[in-house]
Amino acid sequence: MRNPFVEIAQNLNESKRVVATNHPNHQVDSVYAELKEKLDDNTLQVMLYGAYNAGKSTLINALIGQEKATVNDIPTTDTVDYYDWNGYRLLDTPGVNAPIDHEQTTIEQIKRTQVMLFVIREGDQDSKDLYQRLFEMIKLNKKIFIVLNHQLTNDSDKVTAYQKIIQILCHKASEYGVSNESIQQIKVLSMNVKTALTGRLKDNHPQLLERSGYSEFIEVFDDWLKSTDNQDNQLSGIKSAVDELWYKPVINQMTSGDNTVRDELLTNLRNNKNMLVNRQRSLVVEARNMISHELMLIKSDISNCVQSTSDQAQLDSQLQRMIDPIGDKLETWVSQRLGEVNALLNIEVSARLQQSLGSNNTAYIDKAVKGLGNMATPDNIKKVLVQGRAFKIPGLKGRWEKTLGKWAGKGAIAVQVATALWDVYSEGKKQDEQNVQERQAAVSLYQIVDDICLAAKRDYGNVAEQVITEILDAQICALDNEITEVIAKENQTQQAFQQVLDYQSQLNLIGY
Ligand SMILES: Nc1nc2c(ncn2[C@@H]2O[C@H](COP(=O)(O)OP(=O)(O)O)[C@@H](O)[C@H]2O)c(=O)[nH]1
Ligand SMILES: [Mg+2]
Repeated sequence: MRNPFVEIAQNLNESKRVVATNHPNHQVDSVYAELKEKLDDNTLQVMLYGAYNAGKSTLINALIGQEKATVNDIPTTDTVDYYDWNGYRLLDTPGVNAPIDHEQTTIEQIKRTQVMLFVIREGDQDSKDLYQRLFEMIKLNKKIFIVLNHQLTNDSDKVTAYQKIIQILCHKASEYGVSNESIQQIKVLSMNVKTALTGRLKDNHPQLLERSGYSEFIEVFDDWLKSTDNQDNQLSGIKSAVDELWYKPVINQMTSGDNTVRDELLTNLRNNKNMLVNRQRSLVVEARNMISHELMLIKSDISNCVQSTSDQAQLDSQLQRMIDPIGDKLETWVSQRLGEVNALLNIEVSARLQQSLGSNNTAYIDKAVKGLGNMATPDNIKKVLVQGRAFKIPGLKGRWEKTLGKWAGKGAIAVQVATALWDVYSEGKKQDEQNVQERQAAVSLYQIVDDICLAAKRDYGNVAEQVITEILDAQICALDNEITEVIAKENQTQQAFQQVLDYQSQLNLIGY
């Protein structure tokens, strides 16, 4: 034999882990304890509901026959007070349209209670938001008993007031999409609550109780409570409380705005990555152009040097002096360009950071953004790489220093080329002097200079390409890791969300 209350307890236990990790405000333990307690406690709770000043507290006092509940013209409490009465529990709430924190107390209590004693003050009965709340409750399948609290003496006025409220209920039903059957289940009675209280306090003064409408009310209300207080209602009450307090907050949390932050983060990470890939390509081309340009500027110097030098060692050192500064310039140039790329990366990411700080940012977004933020650098590329280490870019340690080493000696290769060619050239020059006919055989000066420049251009170009590629590859790889992590987290969230939905529908299926 299945016991649905045991099944609900199981449902709570099984879902606890996934609910706990996604429940807002980390209140899971207290909510869990509260729901478990509710499962064990089968006292029917009746929540007094209505505008403040409607006469809720006065009605409670009339019911318990004592002035225990605080009656006040101004809303004074933001707590829910409990009064035991006839084996039921009456809950006095601050009411609708009370100050905002009082109203919140009422809203929280609604989630926990199935049975409502709705008090409407005569004269208030066409207030629009009162009905909005009433119909919200009808839609949540709450059991509702309406007391129209009036001070009318004339019988025909009483009838008119009563009819008016019935008319409004039927009229609004279609507006709120509620069936006529649901409306018919609502009990409506009118009563002068204050007179009823006076009668109760005066030793149950028969005329006062009769005249106020209390006598009729208490008979109908008692029957209504008895019919309401059954296992089916108890079960649907606890199920609804579990849904409201356990699943809905988690589902709301998981479907709230966070998604857009995550989507934007992904877009941003991908944009940054594309930017890096594009810059990587264009920087290599720009670097080679820059080297060509610099070499062109010293072409005639090289030519003069080759022509005027008669000693090989002298040629070496002179060429070295001309070509080495290009390496220095290139190093500065690449540093600056890479710095600019990182500054671009930083601008976009810090905009992202500002945005996500404004919203409900989760830890992983925080981490991703901070991680990227750390890659930001002033104008010194070395700092990027030092911080890149903090960002755990694998193998980045010392990479810059190592790559920098590659600049050195590049000029030397060009010089070696020059030396080899110069040998032939000077040989040819000697022959040339001796034999004008053999002039054509000699390597032309033009060719030597050109070959020197080509060698320098190729070697410097390669090393620039290597530096740009390696460094930006490391950053592209870091972005790729972030993208993978965000997507993995997203999948994880999706799975958790599905689990919560599954547990929620399991709960819905529980019954006798
Ligand atoms: N004249 C009159 N005053 C009432 C009636 N019911 C409540 N009150 C007064 O309205 C004020 C608020 O009543 P209370 O029961 O505290 O309303 P609650 O805010 O709904 O709990 C008190 O001053 C009551 O004396 C009524 O039927 N007639
Ligand atoms: Mg009150």
